[in-house]
Amino acid sequence: MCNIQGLARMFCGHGSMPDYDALVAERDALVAAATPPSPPFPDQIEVLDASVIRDLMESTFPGYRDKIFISDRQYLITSIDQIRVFIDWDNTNIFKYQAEYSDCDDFALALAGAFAKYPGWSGFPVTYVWGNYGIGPHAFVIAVAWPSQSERVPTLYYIEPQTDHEIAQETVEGMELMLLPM
Ligand SMILES: [Ca+2]
Ligand SMILES: [Ca+2]
Repeated sequence: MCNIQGLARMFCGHGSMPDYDALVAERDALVAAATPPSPPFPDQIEVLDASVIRDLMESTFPGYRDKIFISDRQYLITSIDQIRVFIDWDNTNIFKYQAEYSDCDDFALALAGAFAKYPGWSGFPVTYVWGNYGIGPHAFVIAVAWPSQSERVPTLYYIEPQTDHEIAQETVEGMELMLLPM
């Protein structure tokens, strides 16, 4: 276990001990200042085992088993309308496109990264993938969610992070997929 207190002990050596509680409070204040409040966290959630995601991706994309990588053993799941609340709130889509320096990979990283950054929201299976429409590689966002609170069937959704629009399943199935992490 590596924590701030342990690190400080390692590097500070002798002399007066720093006020760790003050350091932690200062760090927490910096994190809070850099992290504006996110939308209310959905209260209708369940735990989702990683095997469900793997099975879903393998059955949706047969032939791409070697492109699939699942990071965690378990995730949270809620309905897509709740995932959309966060996507609508997040401002990734309003930034200006610039070839290479602020293009598809950067937008996809930013939106998936926003989920990863916010406490609670980081537990949902949302990340970015690479595919090729035939006109070159394209990065976009993938999520697993329920169609609704009453229809709790884990389902794949695809989001274009430059517009927040949904990408159709058929469009993704028509791609050559290059990388499928979750
Ligand atoms: Ca948005
Ligand atoms: Ca780029």
